[in-house]
Amino acid sequence: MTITQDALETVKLSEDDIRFWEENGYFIVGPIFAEADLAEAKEHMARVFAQEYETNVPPNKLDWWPGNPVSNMKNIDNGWWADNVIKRLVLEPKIGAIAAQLGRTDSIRLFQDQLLHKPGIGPDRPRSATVGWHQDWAYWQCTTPGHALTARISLDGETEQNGCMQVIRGSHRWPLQSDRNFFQQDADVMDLPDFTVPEGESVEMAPLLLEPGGVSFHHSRTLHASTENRTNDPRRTIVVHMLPGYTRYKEGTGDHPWNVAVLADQKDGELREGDLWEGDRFPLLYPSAGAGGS
Ligand SMILES: O=C(O)CCC(=O)C(=O)O
Repeated sequence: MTITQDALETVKLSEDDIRFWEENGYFIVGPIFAEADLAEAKEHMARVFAQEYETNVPPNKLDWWPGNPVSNMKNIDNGWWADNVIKRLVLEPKIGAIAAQLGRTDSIRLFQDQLLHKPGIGPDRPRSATVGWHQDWAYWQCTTPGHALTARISLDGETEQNGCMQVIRGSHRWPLQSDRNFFQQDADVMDLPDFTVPEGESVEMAPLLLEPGGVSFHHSRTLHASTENRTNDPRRTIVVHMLPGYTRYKEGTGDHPWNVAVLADQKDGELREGDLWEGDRFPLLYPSAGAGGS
């Protein structure tokens, strides 16, 4: 995998960068992946959606199958299990290095990836493939404390026309909002729900505009959503959900049973409250073991 020269600069964040993150709950870095790598990733993402798995291991959760409507969002969890090109991108050390600095922590693990393909539906077709407003931690309460964070690697670039992600600035400091039912394909994202807004805070939306190869980061409590893609081309994103190394398992939340099952497997079936999220399926991104192991 080729990382552009600029990436060497990008990986060292300034104190102002980290304060911006702490204040706003999101952060953007310029392109850190070369065009050739993005092209290869798009091709391999298409193979995973077509259920061609070069490792012979399927991803652990599919939300789209060949034959489903093409106007739906294609969404697969843990594509890195199935494909080595996706794996190299997801385990890219610079992503973990940036996350560690943002979280002011000395270790970062992969929680899971997500391959997203938001189809271009053109100007006139009914709204589809939107993601409604939500906070990731609302359904990740099996990970405690709630300091998880996410990197989104843009393969095509993200604009308001192609349904870039939108965030509410500073909402990572707000309480959890109750509505978890975010994955409506036809949500009108611009019609903001009645958020529970703490005294002194205001609702300020920010579009996360990305160049191809650019990466956005968001805190797991930051409210976010994305509109439909009104272009004629897909908007493809590789999402890397991450946990600080000190993150522990919390029992009884009913959240992410598929990831809890993977964690139990990593602990030889002896999973207990307070166990660290660790093991080969939750590899270290920082300090990095690279694509080779954990
Ligand atoms: O890229 C999108 O449209 C939504 C992604 C998302 O919800 C996430 O990364 O947590």
